[in-house]
Amino acid sequence: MGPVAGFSRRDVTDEEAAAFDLDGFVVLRDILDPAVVLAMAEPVDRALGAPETADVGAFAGKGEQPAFRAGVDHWRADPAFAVFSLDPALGAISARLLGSGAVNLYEDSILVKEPGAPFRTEFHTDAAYFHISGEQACTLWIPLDEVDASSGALEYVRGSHRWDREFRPNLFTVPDSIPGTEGEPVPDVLGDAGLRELVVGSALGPGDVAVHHYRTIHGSPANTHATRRRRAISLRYCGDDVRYRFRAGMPVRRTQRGHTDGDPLDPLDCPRVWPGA
Ligand SMILES: O=C(O)CCC(=O)C(=O)O
Repeated sequence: MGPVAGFSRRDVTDEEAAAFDLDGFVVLRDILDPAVVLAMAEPVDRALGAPETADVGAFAGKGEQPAFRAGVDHWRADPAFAVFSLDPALGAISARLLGSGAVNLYEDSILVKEPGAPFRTEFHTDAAYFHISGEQACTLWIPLDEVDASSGALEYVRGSHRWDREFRPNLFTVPDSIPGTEGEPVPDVLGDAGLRELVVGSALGPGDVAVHHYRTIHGSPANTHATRRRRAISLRYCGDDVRYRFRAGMPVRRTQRGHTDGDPLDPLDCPRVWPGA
């Protein structure tokens, strides 16, 4: 692939693509222009108050605490998110890692743990939440702050994208599965010595992107840092082999209604990102 449009600084290397394939995640260091990532600080703060954002820390029932808020589908209402999420640079990165000719956006999210937010993100797979099937789907987790294990850097269970198992979605800050959903509960990763050994996390900063396959089990610790926020944007992209597959118990968005299992993604629901226009 030649130089890509948008705000990436470099291509994905062969080594990075091989690591993603083998481990189900990869950290792409210094791949984006940090100024463009940091320009999303204001839209992220705006999205914290938007109707599509929830106080997911509240599920954990710990009373008044610094918040962990998460939102989804901001690109539909806020042009700043649309420009960012649909940037061809991000589509090109996903296409390369997924081995796909084309890439469509499934959704964007914000995930903000305020300083001192005492909430883990419980281990889960994205596949459990998305109404899709196929192998070519991934999430780009893009931090706006310096982040490490003490402030909630993402952690992955290496190789879990290759397990032939379907997990239930959970309530994000508690391990309980969402009622009415199907599959097996996510195992207690930290309570199982064998699984715990497979957990990998790394410190990241603005300009870095951590990418995981949508079947990779992942989660993150609390933000124990006294002053540092942990702001991230997650972008979910799908490749050529992805089709709709509706999952019991999960909300269906308006733009997905009318579709059935096996249908190709509707560009009004999941716009094309790569190749760009
Ligand atoms: O930011 C977090 O703590 C969780 C993020 C996550 O699960 C995701 O982006 O898929």
